[in-house]
Amino acid sequence: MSRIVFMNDRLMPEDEARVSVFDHGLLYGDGVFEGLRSYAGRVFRLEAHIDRLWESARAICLEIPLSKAAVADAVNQTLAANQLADGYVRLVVTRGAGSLGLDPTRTKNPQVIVIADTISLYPREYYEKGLRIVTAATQRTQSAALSPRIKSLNYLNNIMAKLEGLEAGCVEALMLNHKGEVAECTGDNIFIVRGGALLTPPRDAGILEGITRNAVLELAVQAGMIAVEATLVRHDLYTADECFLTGTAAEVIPVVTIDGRCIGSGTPGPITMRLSKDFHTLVRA
Ligand code: PXG
Repeated sequence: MSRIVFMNDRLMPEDEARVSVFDHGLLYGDGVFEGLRSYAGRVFRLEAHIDRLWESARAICLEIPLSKAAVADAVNQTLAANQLADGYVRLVVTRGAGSLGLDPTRTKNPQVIVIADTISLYPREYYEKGLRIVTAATQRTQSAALSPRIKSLNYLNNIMAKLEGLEAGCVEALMLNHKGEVAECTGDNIFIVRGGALLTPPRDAGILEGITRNAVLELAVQAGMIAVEATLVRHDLYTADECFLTGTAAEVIPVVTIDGRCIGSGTPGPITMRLSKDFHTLVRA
């Protein structure tokens, strides 16, 4: 089935949506993106995703040629045009076409692209039985090299770690920062439960501040749990009662082994299941 894509100022069939081979998004990964999700016809935390897109763009001196309201409208229009009530949206802004050479000031026409499709979640089995993950040797980029808070079109750092995970038979991999502290997974944030409290690495561990992460922190507080940002090392993970990951695509997914070690009982824990249930209620509220 041919999809309808929004590009710059209008909706068009996917075959017509084309970018130049001189676009620096393609040549250098120079651009930013967001992944969003709609539930029963409503985009979850649309404003937060748009704000994060603008922050990523600001950080790389990329001026988005549309207003925030116009981009939000484009997201809704694209979902509607593809008749997707429960869908996944990829919002991409490229630097635009320029000459061969890094200089971003010599490019023109940043491209604003909105793609909507159905979402392929991890297989159901992983939600019921939990994921196995491994620690990648590839470290998360240091902020001084490239801030992990920029959701840029250059995901090679995460892709290198993802390859290590896949090589080990795992669909996700844990990434540490340059200090050896737990940062996040390749496309998901990480949480542990210890003594009933919820712990997740702070923003300055070098992570993308996930929108699902923030929603789960709010849900935990609403449920009367202690939820804190704390520096974690692998020892904390190995000795945790429970572990789970959060992300727009994954939602809340239990982790039952890390580097071959069972976490807690080796089955999805009660707090993970409670937060997963609360998250499902929230997104449909
Ligand atoms: N960390 C990283 C590095 C991410 O890319 C998250 C955490 C979770 O953030 P949200 O806001 O979604 O809760 C992400 C986002 C994929 C895919 O195909 C994953 C993301 C983005 C795009 C694609 O798995 N994850």
